Amino acid sequence: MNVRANEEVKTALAEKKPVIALESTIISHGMPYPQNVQTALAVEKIIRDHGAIPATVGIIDGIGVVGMTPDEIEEFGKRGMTIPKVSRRDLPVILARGSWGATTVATTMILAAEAGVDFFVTGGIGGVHRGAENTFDISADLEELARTNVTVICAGAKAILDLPKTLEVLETKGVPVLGYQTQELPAFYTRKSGLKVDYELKDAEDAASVIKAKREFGLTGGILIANPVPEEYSYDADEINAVIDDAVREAEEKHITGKEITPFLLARIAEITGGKSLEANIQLVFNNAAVGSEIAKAYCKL
Ligand code: PSU
Ligand code: MN
Repeated sequence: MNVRANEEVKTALAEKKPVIALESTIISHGMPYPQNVQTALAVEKIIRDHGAIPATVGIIDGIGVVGMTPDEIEEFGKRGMTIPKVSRRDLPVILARGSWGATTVATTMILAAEAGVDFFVTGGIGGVHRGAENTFDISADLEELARTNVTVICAGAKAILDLPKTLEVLETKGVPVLGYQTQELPAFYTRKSGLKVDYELKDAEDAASVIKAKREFGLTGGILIANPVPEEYSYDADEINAVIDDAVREAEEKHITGKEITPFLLARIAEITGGKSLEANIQLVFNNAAVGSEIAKAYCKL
């Protein structure tokens, strides 16, 4: 495959050092400029401060890049939504045409795995959308978690999705959903969703041993680690759910569907909350970067 890891990433992987992949859809479609670039660069710094190597993933001139330069990250942030959001099904066209593409959770997993990167930190994954019983809108992220050997550390999934159905699909596909020091599935802005995860992880070493057991047994597919937003940045559940309900209703009224729906909802929620949700979003990614780095380090020591 046309994947290019930078020298630092290649060396780190050869020396069995911890490398953490990061996605670019969160930069181009998930946050406004310039906070998107500031966040992406700050996340890389947190990973370095924790002794791991960051590798922001995206498609540049038809090449899958694993480990972008700060200038490239700036481009993804500045160009924003004009860079197409690329999931698994979009990949062939973007590669063939030599285009730029912002990678979703699914495509970041594909490119990370191809480069040999085992860990991936982000904010929230895609999942089963509300009303999926009629629309069939289920993110390709779930299928990717089923098949690709990358551990994804996130803050759960936003309540823009149908969380119970998302958990059911992950179970059907054999994806372990593990709570980091919690028994409950976090719902992105909130620490609680009222739903149980499969298992609680005690610490980074516990997480690493589960990942190793899956790999050693030869079970293919990803692992989802859900790390709740820090208490001080978490939202009141009723408050944020009312905002989410409004945004979902607006999307229905405007007949927004397909790959547009997630970016639309993220942007509307940020607008309605006047940027307060953006702050929570940024902080939870920072927290995931710290926890993800610790897990990757523990894994490399096994
Ligand atoms: N959820 C978020 N923030 C995001 C996304 C989802 O809270 O930035 C992005 C991720 O890149 C994810 C994608 O992989 O949206 C899912 O889009 P879709 O539902 O179209 O598969
Ligand atoms: Mn979809």
